[in-house]
Amino acid sequence: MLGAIWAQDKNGLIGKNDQLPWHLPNDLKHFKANTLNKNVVMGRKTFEGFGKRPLPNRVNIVLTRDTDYLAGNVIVLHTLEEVLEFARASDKETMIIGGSQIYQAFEPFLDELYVTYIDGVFEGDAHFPEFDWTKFEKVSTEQGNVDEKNKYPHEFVRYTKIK
Ligand code: RAR
Repeated sequence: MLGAIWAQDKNGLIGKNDQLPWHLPNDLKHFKANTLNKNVVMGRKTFEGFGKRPLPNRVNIVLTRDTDYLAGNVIVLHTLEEVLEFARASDKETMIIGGSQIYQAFEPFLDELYVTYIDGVFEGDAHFPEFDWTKFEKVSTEQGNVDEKNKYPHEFVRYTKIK
């Protein structure tokens, strides 16, 4: 099973300087809960946005075309096919966690989408790519709680591929 998880603002913005454009700890909790004990796949830029630190308790896969790329405690893969093969061979779900180029490359192969919609407009430089939404149906929506630490209204929506 292959899933993708991301958070976007009203304009489909997902990133700023390889980081998140907003401060929304509830989304990180949701991200943590929905990737726990799964494989996570990220592009090289997103990995570097994490300060090259793998997420704990997950198999971390970094995708780069650079065959000399070295990083500790992650699996470095170089092609989409290698990642798909890894995902097929694994008994765990594999989650695509960003960024833009990686979501775009994996779109045809995704079975599930976990989207956080943030009701705000932010500044940044990375957007969620063009996507064929006709192939997916919404299966659940959960409102996030707004409080002092989570100032923007947000909702967690899950989609699955239409058979
Ligand atoms: N795909 C996503 C992501 C990805 C994402 C992107 C980031 O920057 C570009 C991030 O850095 C700010 C993060 C951060 C994640 C993070 N954790 N994630 C898992 C921490 C804290 C959890 C409360 C953590 C994790 C696991 C174990 C221990 C600690 O800081 C993530 C973000 N959001 C969504 N919806 N999709």
